[in-house]
Amino acid sequence: MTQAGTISSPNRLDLDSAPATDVLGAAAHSRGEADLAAALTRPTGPAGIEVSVVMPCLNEAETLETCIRKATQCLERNGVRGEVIVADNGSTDGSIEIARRAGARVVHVAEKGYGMALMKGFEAAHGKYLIMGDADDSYDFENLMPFIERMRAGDDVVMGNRFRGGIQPGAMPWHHRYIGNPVLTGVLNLFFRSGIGDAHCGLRGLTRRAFQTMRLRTSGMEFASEMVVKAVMCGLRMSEVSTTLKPDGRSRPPHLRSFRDGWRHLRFMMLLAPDWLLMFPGLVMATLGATLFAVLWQRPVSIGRATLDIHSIMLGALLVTVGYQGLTMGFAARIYAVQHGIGRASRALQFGFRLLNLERGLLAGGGVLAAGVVLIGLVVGLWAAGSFGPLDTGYTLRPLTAGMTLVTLGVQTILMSFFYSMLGLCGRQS
Ligand SMILES: Nc1nc2c(ncn2[C@@H]2O[C@H](COP(=O)(O)OP(=O)(O)O)[C@@H](O)[C@H]2O)c(=O)[nH]1
Ligand SMILES: [Mg+2]
Repeated sequence: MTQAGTISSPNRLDLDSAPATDVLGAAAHSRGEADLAAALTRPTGPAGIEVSVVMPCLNEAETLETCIRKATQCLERNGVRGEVIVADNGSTDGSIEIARRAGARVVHVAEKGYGMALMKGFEAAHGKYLIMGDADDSYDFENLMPFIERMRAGDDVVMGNRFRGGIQPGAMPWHHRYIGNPVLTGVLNLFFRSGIGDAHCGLRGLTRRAFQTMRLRTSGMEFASEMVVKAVMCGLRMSEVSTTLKPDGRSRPPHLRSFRDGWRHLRFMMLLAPDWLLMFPGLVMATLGATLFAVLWQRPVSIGRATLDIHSIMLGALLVTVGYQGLTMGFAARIYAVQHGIGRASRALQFGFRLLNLERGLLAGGGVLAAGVVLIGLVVGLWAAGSFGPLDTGYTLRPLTAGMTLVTLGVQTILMSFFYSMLGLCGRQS
C-alpha cells in the first residue's frame, strides 16, 4: 500500500514568483544560465508527453533493458503518455545499443558523474513530470503511479521511501542501512528540516518546473542530497511515497563508494549550513570561554583537588577568540547566502542585519579595542611603577589576558565590519 504524506516546508515560496536559487555562486552561473535558458525555451512536452523517466546509466548492460521495459509497461498500463531517457556518460558495455533497442532515448553526457547525467537527462526530457531511478534493477519501476499521482495532485518533489516500502535482504549493505543513510538523512533534517525519511532514495519524482527552480549543480552522488536541500530552500512542496528496494540485478559492484560519496554528501550539506558549521560551534566556544573568564576573574576556583587559575583563563581567552571568529565568519557566510537566495534569514539574523552597519561596527570594535588597550596600559603602568622589574603574575596576568583578548576581538570586529560592507556592496551591484 502506498503511504503518502505531504511535507510543506515552512518557508514555502510561490513558485511563479520565486527567484531561482543559485547555491554554488557565480562560478557556476554562466553554465547554469545557458542550461536554464535552453530548458525554458523548450516546449513542455511537444508530443504531449506527461512523464519522462530518466535513468542514469554507466555500464548497466545486464539490467538496463529490464528497467526500461518495466517503466514503459507501467506507463502504458496506466495510460500515461511518457518516454524513457537513458542518460549515459561513457558506457562501454553495449548499454547504449540496448537502450535504443528497448525504445529509450539516449542522452550522451560529456561530463562525468551521476548528478551530471541526471541533470542533462532532465534538461533533455519533454515530460511535465520527471521521474529518476537507477538502471540496476533495484528500484520498482513497475510502481510509478504513486509518484505521478502526487505530482498530479500538486507536489513539486516526491521522494521514495524505502524504509517504509521495504528493503529486501541483501539489497542495501548494513552500514548504509544502519549508519550511512540514517546519519546523513539525520544531518540533512537537522540542518535543513526537510522532514524526509530516506534522503538517498534513487527513485523520486519532480516536476519540470521544480527542476528549473532548483538549479541543481552538483555532479556526483551528492546530487541526491542537493535536490532535497534545494527543494527545502526553494520552499517546494515535498512528499514521500513508499517504494521498495531489492538486490540489484548486476554482477559487478555498485558505482557508489561509501566513504568517498558519504563525505561528498556531508561536505555539501556543511557548506550550505554556515549556522551549523560556523556559528553554533563558535557560539558554544565563545560562551564557554567567557564563562571561564567570569568565574575565575576574581580568584582561582578549586573543584575537588583540581585548581583552576590563570592558565584556565588563558584557555578561556583562546576559546573566546576562536569562537568569535567562527561566529563572525558564519555571519559573513549567511550574508552571502541570503544575497544569493540560498535559504532565508532567520529572525535573529534579520535583526542582526538591521542592527549592523559599517559605522556601528567600527564604533563597537573601536570601543572594545580601546578597552583592551586600557587594560594592557594598566599593567604597563604597574610595571613602570616598579621600575620595569619583575611583576606578580598572579595579579597582573588576568588584566593582561583580558586586554589582549579584547584587542583581538576589537580588531576582528573592525575587519569584519569592513568585510560585511564589502559583501553588501557587491550584493547590491550584482
Ligand atoms: N551516467 C552515469 N550514471 C551513473 C554514474 N554513476 C552511477 N550511475 C548510475 O546511477 C545509478 C546508481 O548507481 P549505483 O552504482 O547503483 O549506486 P547505488 O545504488 O547508490 O549503490 C545506476 O543506474 C548507475 O548506472 C555515472 O558516473 N554516470
Ligand atoms: Mg543502485
